[in-house]
This record gives sequence, structure tokens and C-alpha cells, in this order.
Amino acid sequence: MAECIFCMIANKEIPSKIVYEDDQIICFHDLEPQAPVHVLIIPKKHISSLDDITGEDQELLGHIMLKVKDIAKELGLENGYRLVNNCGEDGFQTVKHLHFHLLGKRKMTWPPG
Ligand code: IU
Repeated sequence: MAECIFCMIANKEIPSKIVYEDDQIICFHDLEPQAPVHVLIIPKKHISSLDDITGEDQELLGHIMLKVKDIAKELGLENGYRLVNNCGEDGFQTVKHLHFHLLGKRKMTWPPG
């Protein structure tokens, strides 16, 4: 999709610090990290938000979830981590391309802000 910054990152039109990539997804370091480790996992396919997934995306979403623990292990998050999806306006989603934040290397608190 034109003008989508995460599509541009996925297409390497904009550089990013890539942690993991395969034919379906890419994981890169967040530009404004909120924890010592903060990466984003995104599908290469443009999906605007979690609210926009369909049955066609079932395998893709499963693929992302199964990769989380591998990426966390690669990043040394052996003591745990937080996986976050912000969806829509109340969820404080700022980039309209589905992404999961993987945060770690600090003790998280609850409830989130
Ligand atoms: P959100 O869930 O949509 O609020 O998160 C978007 C994230 O994308 C946020 O943490 C930004 O720092 C991050 N980000 C980025 O890493 N690179 C960019 O070019 C842009 C946003 I725009």
C-alpha cells in the first residue's frame, strides 16, 4: 500500500534495524524504544489493524504468534517479555499497519497506561 510507512519498511524503501525476516513477516527495532528491548513484528501484507483481519489471515497470524518465542529467545528475553497490539483510536494505534510490540529486559507493570 502506498504511503504506509511499515509497508515501506517491509519493502526496504526505508531502512530499519531488522531482527528477523521471512517471506511473510519482518521484525525490526522500534525507533522510540519503550524498554531496553523493543521490536515490532509486522506482516509484510498490508493489514490496517487487528480489527481488519479475516479468515484468510488465520495462517499468517498463527505464523506471527509462533515466531514470537523464537524472536524473544534470539533477543535474550529468557526472563519473560510483553507482547502488545494497539488497535484503533482507544487502543492508541498510531501506525495503521498491523504490528505487535515485543518488549523486554525490564520489569513491566500492570495496568498499562
Ligand atoms: P502504535 O502501536 O501504532 O502506537 O506503535 C507504532 C510504533 O511504531 C511506535 O512505537 C513507534 O515508535 C514505531 N515507529 C517506528 O519504529 N518507526 C517509524 O518509522 C514509525 C513508528 I512512523
